[in-house]
Amino acid sequence: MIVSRRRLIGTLATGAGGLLLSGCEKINATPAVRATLRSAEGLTMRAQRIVADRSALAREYGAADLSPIFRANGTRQPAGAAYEAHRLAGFADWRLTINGLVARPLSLGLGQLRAMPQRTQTTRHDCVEGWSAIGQWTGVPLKLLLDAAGLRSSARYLVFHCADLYGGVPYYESIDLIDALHPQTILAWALNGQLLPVGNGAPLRLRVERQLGYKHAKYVERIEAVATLAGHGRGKGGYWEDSHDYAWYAGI
Ligand SMILES: Nc1nc2c(c(=O)[nH]1)N[C@H]1C(S)=C(S)[C@@H](COP(=O)(O)O)O[C@H]1N2
Ligand SMILES: [Mo]
Repeated sequence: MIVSRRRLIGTLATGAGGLLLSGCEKINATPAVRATLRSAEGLTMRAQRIVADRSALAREYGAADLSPIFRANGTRQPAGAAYEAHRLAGFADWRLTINGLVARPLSLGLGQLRAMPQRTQTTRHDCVEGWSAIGQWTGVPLKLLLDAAGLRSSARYLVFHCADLYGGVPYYESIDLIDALHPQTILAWALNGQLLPVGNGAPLRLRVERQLGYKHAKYVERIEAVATLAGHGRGKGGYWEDSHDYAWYAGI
């Protein structure tokens, strides 16, 4: 992904530079012009991030690239009797709820989720704490679930409610509809061909491959379509955003 995005940015930046520079090589030397060019290039890159980058695919890897172990980070096992009961029962009666601003609220068991079309992707996970791992994920494209639920036109974000408390408060995350409908955004129930381990978010976790690790909500129990992030947690859109001022949009 990184290589292809650099190439894309390079192409666009050269294109813009070429346009601005044609016939103007001499004035290009003055500091004022250089500053203008820099800001024009910045504009071009920001614009291309908005229009092209959001739908670009994250790089996918091959089986040879898989990390020997995919580490578990943050919550490794949600506390509480309800989660423990589900875990002991192999999540047989566990259900995912999709509600909020949808025409048809859904409650789906794992069997139903697995009966839907699946996507498998091998991607690199990047945690802000300074580690990365490549893993193969299998799950349901989130778009299919949203199509089934029927998003209302007032819906702008999805809030992912998780089964765990972290630092004593419920872990949650949110994404906008561009990421929600991205083809690599899936609700994964398998890692490296095995059922998702508890440490990595069993029975279901979000993979939102164009974003940093903390956006990939584990232990997802409920997905709520909302018009605003106000009123959830402290209103900044996620556990880390609320508690440590992490960026809500954590694109990579
Ligand atoms: N529910 C929940 N989701 C979470 C976390 C968490 O503690 N609880 N940690 C986040 C962080 S910071 C990272 S890097 C990834 C770690 O995923 P992993 O445990 O599969 O490595 O999950 C993210 N999602
Ligand atoms: Mo992370």
